[in-house]
Amino acid sequence: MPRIVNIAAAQLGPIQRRDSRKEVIERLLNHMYNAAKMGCDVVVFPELALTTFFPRWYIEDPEELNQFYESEMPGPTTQPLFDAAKKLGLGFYLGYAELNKQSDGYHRYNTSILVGKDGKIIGKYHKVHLPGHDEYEPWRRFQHLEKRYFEAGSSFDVWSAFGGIFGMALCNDRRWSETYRVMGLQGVEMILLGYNTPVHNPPAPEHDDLSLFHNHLVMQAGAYQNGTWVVGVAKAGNEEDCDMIGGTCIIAPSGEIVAACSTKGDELAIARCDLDLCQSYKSTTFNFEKHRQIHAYGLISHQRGVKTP
Ligand code: ING
Repeated sequence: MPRIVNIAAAQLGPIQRRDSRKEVIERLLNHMYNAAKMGCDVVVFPELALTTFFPRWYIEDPEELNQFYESEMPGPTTQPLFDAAKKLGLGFYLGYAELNKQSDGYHRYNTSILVGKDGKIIGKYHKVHLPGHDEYEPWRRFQHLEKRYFEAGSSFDVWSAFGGIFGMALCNDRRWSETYRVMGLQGVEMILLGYNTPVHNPPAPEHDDLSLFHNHLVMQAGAYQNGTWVVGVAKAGNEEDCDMIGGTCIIAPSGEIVAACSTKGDELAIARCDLDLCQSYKSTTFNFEKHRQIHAYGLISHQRGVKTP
């Protein structure tokens, strides 16, 4: 019996600062209803899918900053997503800013969750690779203060879900080969990841014209090199005068893009994903147990930066 998962990559157009959670939730629910009508099993939303990408601003007032976070999930405004999942028999991945009260105080994460067809949370992921900077940098056209507003996560986990092995990542994670390999070493068959990526990267404007190419390059490589499906979903378009890339796509274990969005607005890209297609890569070219030479890889986990000989 083939293990087919019908995936809806649910791209969002821009979310402006003035857009209420309620208005955004309506857009997400619209995606869920359309995906259900198309016979989908899982809907994948972007990173920080409930608000505008607020790390583009230097926000000093903690109360103002906290407005962008969710202190409970589900909470009153997000509960309709979980109700719809149960009603429609539709799982989902959702990126959001998490305010996590622990015994030693508040912790802030750039978070994603995986929710099952029963509307229950299967797993939670805290973004590991936080790009940008942690202090105001006036030279930038806009800030990228993820290192200020979030703590880094500490692991890439996988979960049994939807008949296969699923993993999660967020945005900048997709640029690092380690992200895919750590999940690949756990047998991952589908990695879900959302992103908010500005076209312009202030430290390297010469890369701007390549932003869509780099977006697909890293996800296609990650898929092929680990024999896994990869679903990358954008929050795209012009958000608060910051243009963000689209490029939402569903990538097979071969590395081929099998479905993609062609706008920068709210759009579904849908594909019938056969999880068993992973095997022909995992059992041959990327049979890790047979071919990896871990005695030669020490530097990868023992050394952070470059040390020339
Ligand atoms: N955004 C961007 C990303 O990795 C970035 C940051 C943009 C890094 C362009 C490098 C080049 O896609 C987030 N949110 O990580």
